[in-house]
Amino acid sequence: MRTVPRVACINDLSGYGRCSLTTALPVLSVMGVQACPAPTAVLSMHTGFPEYTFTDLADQLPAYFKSWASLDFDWIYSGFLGSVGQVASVREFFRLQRANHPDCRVLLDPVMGDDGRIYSTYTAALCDAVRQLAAEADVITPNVTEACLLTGTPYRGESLRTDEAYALADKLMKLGCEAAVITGIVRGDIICNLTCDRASREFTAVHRTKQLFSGTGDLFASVLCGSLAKGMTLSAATERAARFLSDVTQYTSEQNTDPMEGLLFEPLLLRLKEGYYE
Ligand code: PXL
Repeated sequence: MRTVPRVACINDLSGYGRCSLTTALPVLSVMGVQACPAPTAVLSMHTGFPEYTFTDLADQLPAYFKSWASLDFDWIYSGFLGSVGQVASVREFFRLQRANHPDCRVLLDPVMGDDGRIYSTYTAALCDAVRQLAAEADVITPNVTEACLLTGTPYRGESLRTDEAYALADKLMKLGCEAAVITGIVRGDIICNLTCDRASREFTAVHRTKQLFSGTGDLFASVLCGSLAKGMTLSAATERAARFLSDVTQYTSEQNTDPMEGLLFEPLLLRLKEGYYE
């Protein structure tokens, strides 16, 4: 492993609201991972705000990735994708990296919706394209809404019984990915993540804060990606991400900020340095 692992972060840049690249870059850096951004779109604010500008960079992506062809990445971390064309470029990049560097791993966060609602930019064709992209990933990190969308399962809330969560995980694995982490399964005051790969299934549980904040999934996937890039197992990486998220959501809810501003992770970032959660 390199002293500083190298990760390609494919995500949008939203100028306000703590999500996507403005979350991934500081998290990976503090974890000792080189984060190389490939912006899929530039927004003035994330799409949860009533007004924002949106510049789609889909046309730029092929040349952007071409100029990276001689680089080798330890991980590719792909988040919010805004169009079918972007998905095609990302798939091409996965394939090229893997062909040249078989050790390259892919974490796909299928950022499609939350709390039973699909994001306004999502179309049925984009859902299909992301479903196909999931087949190429080593790890996918859907929340319950996204897991339902990806598998065509009717959404009945975030509280899944164990047998329902296992069934959803089995369907996700059938998409073709190597491992899946279903995030945000609600059990009263507890929030669980179900981690599964071809050999095992495991729940992690942490304290739940009732308020929902924008960018929570991005923060979870970023910590997971940094931990995996540093060589942790998926199980240990999930545990660390869940504990950090629990700390940050509790801290944020004590500050009484607008949930649209996202999670106030900055004061707690140094907890991601090695040792704190061991
Ligand atoms: O946090 C997910 C996300 C990422 N990127 C953009 C978004 C959202 C959620 O609303 O709007 C642009």
